[in-house]
Amino acid sequence: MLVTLIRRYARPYLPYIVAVIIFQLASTIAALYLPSLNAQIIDEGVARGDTDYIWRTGGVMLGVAVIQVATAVAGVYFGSKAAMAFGRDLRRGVFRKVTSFSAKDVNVFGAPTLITRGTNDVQQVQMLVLLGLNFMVATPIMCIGGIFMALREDLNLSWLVWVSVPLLVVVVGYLVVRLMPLFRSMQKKIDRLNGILREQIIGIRVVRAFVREPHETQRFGAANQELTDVSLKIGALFVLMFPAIGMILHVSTAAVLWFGGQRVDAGEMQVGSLTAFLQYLLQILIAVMMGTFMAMMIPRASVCADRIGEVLDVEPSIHEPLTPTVPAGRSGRVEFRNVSFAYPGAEAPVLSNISFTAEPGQTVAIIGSTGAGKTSLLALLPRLYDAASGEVLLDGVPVTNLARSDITTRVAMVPQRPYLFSGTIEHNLRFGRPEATDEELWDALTTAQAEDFVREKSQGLGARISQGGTNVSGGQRQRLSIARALVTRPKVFLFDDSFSALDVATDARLRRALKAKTADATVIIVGQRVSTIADADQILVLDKGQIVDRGTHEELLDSSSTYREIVESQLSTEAAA
Ligand code: M5T
Ligand code: MG
Repeated sequence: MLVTLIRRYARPYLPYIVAVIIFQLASTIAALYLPSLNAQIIDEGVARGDTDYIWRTGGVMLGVAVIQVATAVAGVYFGSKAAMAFGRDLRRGVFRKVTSFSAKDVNVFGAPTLITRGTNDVQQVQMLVLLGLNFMVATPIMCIGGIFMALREDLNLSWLVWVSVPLLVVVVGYLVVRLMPLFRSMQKKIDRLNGILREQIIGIRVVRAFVREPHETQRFGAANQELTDVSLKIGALFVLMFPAIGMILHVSTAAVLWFGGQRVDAGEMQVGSLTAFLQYLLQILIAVMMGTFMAMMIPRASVCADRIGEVLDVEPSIHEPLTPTVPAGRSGRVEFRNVSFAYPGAEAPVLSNISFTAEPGQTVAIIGSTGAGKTSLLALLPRLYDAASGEVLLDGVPVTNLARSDITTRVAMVPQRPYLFSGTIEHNLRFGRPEATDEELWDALTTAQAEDFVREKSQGLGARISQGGTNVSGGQRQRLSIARALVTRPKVFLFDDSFSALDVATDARLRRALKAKTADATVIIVGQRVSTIADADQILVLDKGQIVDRGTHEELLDSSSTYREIVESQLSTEAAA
C-alpha cells in the first residue's frame, strides 16, 4: 500500500524529485571529495612547505564546499516542496473520499479513526517521503563512495571499516526491531485517545448532567496513560540508541588514531591520509545510521499507509448512476413501491412493504411510536440509505437512477436532530442555495417563525453559530433548519419531527405559514402530536416498520384502532396536564 500511495500521489511532483536526485548527487560527491583535498593539502602542501599549492588547493576546497552546501540546500528545498505537496494531495484524497461516504460507510470505520487517518496517518507517510527524498540518494552513495575513498587512502586500515559498520548496523538494527511493534501500538492508542476525547467533548452536557466527570476523567486518564507508557518505552530505547551510536563512533575514531598513528610513525602512512580516512569512516557511519533510521520509519509509515488505503479503497455504498435518467416532469411527485429496508448487520427489517404516493401540493403525514421506522423511511428519499427491495421514485424515476444533483435540488430535509455548521446564521441558511438574497433569507425566517429571535441578535443574520449549532436552543435550531430548507425552494419537503420542540401555538402558526409557502410542493411530515398532522391530506400510521392504516384524520378516527389509541392517549395526557 505504501508503495502504491507514494507512486500515485508523488507522480505529479516527478520534476521536483528529479531535481532532488541531481542536487543530492552533486552534494554527496562534493562531500566525498572534501577529505581527500584536505589530505592533499597536508601531505603535499604542508609537507613540502609549498604555500602556493596550499592556497590553490585551499581555493578549490572552498569552492567544493560552497557547491556542497548550495546543492544540499537546494535538494532539501525541492524535497520539502515535493513531500509537502504530496501530503496535501493525500489529505485531500482522504477528505474527498470520506465526503463521498454514505452514513453506512462512515459507520463501518467510525468518525475518530477517519479523523486520525486523514491527519496523523497522512503526516507519518509524508514524513517518510520527506526523509526518503532527503536521504535516499545521499545515503547509499555516501556509504559506498565513502568506503571506496577510505580504502583508497589506506588499505591496511580497512578492517576498521569492516568491523565498525556491521557493529553499528547490528546495534541500531536491534533497537529498531524492538521499536517497531511499539510504534504500531502507538498508532492504535492515538486512535483510541482521539475517540474518547471526541466523545467526551460532544457529550459534555450529558457527562455533566449525570455527574460522570470522575468516571470519564478516569477513562480518558487510562487511555492517556497507555499512550504515555508506549511513548516512554520508545523513549527508553531512544535513550539507549544515542549513547550506543556515540560509543561506536568514538571508539572507531580512537581506533583509527591508534592504529593509523602507528602506521604514520612507521612512515607507512601520511598524516593527511589518516585524517581523510577518519573523516570517511565518520561519513560512512553517519550514513549507515541515517539509513537505519529511514528503515525504521518504513514500518510505521506502512502501517499508516495501510490505514489510509483502507479508506481510499472503499467503494461508496451509494454511488451515482453512470447514465442518470432525466425525469420528464419536475413537480416533486414521490412514490414508494413495496419498499423494504434493513440496516446493515441487523437481522430484522426496519421497514417492510411500504407503498404510498405523495402528490405535489399534498401533505402526507407519518405517525407512529418511537422506533417505528419513520426517520428510516425519510432517509430513503435523499439516498442516505438505499432500499433493500422495492422502489423509491421521484417524479416517476427510481432515485437510484437519478443524478445526485437532481435529488438534492428537489428534496430538502429537515432532520430530526438538525445540525448547524459553525459560521453565521446567514452562512447556514445559504447552505443549499448560496445565491439566495437577504430578502429570501428573511422571508424564510419569517415563515419558520424564527424572524423574531434573529432580529433580537445584534448582528442579525451575521450572528455566530457554533459547531453543531450548540449556542442556540433546540427549538431555535429546529426553526433555523426549517428556514434553511425553505431557502433552497425544493419541490419536496421532508420534516422529521421538526415541530416537536415548538409549543402548540408556534407549531400551529408555523404550519399555517408553511402551508402558504409550500402550496405546490410535496410535503412529508413526521409528527408525534396529532394536532401537528391532523389536517394532512393523508396520514400513514406506521407500526414496527409497516403501514397499518392510512386515511385522513376523520377516516382514521373511524377505522383505525391504533390511531384512536394515539389520539386518546394524547387527549388524556392533555386533560391530565
Ligand atoms: C427504526 C433502528 C432503530 C429502530 C429502527 C437511525 C437508525 C435506526 N436504527 C438502526 O438500527 N440504525 C440507525 O442508524 O431502526 O428507527 P427510526 O427510523 O429512527 O425510528 P423513528 O424515527 O420512527 O423513531 P423516533 O424515536 O424518531 O420517533 O429500531 O433501532
Ligand atoms: Mg425518528
